[in-house]
Amino acid sequence: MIWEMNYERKIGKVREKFEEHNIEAMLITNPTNIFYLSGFSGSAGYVLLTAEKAYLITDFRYEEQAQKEIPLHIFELVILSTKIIDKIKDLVENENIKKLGIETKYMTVDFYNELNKNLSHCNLVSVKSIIEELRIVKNEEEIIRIKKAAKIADLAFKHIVKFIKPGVKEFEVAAEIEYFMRRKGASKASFDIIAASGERAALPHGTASEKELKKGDLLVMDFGAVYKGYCSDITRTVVVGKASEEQCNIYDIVLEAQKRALQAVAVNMPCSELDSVARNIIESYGYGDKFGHSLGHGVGIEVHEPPAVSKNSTVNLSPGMVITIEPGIYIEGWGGVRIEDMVLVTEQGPQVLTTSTKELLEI
Ligand SMILES: [Mn+2]
Repeated sequence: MIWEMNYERKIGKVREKFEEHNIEAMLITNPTNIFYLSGFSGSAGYVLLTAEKAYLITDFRYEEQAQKEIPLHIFELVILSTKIIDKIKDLVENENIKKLGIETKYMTVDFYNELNKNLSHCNLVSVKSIIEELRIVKNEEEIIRIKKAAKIADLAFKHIVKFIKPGVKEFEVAAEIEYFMRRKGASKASFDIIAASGERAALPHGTASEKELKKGDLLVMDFGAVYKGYCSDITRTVVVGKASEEQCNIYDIVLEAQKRALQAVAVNMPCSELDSVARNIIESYGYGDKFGHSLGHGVGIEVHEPPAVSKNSTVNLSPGMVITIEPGIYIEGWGGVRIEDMVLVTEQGPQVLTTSTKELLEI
């Protein structure tokens, strides 16, 4: 497993960026980036990466776990016996590092001040997104995990349609989805499950509430699983009982926009253009102002990660990217519809990873 994740290659890619950023080493403090580079999943860890060496620093609680998770032929495991700042100071001085890249987006002001105070002979350089940019393109093993997470989410959708009926609370829908996914091998849900029904369906991020489902409600369910550290993300909208004409119409518009955008996914396609494929369709029906969020986002270790599939994105699609396509229409006081799939960009075109039915289900 450790070999398949290609840690050596990932670390090599980070080191290749040192020159461009004018740094000799990098201190990685974002737990997601630490997991990406080392496989370490503990909540307290630091990685110091120099041109030659890689240190994973953690404490007694995570010693055994780290030994199992990280490639020990690449990383030297350092178990803290002093304060973290003292250990970093030691390593930086021993390695004679004068220019250290730091993830200023992922540290507290207090920690930054401590670094500044203790590393007085070392220049701290804010490097914004070296690792985040590498994470955009997934390797084979990462794609296997994402596909498995998507599969679990698909199974959960199939399961939950049997559970939905008038009188059931949104809380119960969310709990049932999560319980089911965990029984299928998910370590957790990839975010707080959204189950928004009736008028609440107009809230794009309406996490489940105590509201009971009633006949005629639209129910938007947005959820995902985490499998071996990688996320899935899917949204389906169903009707409790029989759908009205207006519900069918709006659903069809969103579905048309979603399908057209999925079909448009191709290598070199600008994410901004992809966003407008869906947006133009929704605008043409007069609902442009009811689709107030971007079309999608990257998915990987984090459920929302670059690239943004939005008007302002400057990223073009390339093979190995996994993104979501999730247009929606939200009408205050009426409800909303969103349909979301995950798609893998390949040389051969789009490979849709979530395969749950998109027919409007009347449950
Ligand atoms: Mn999403």
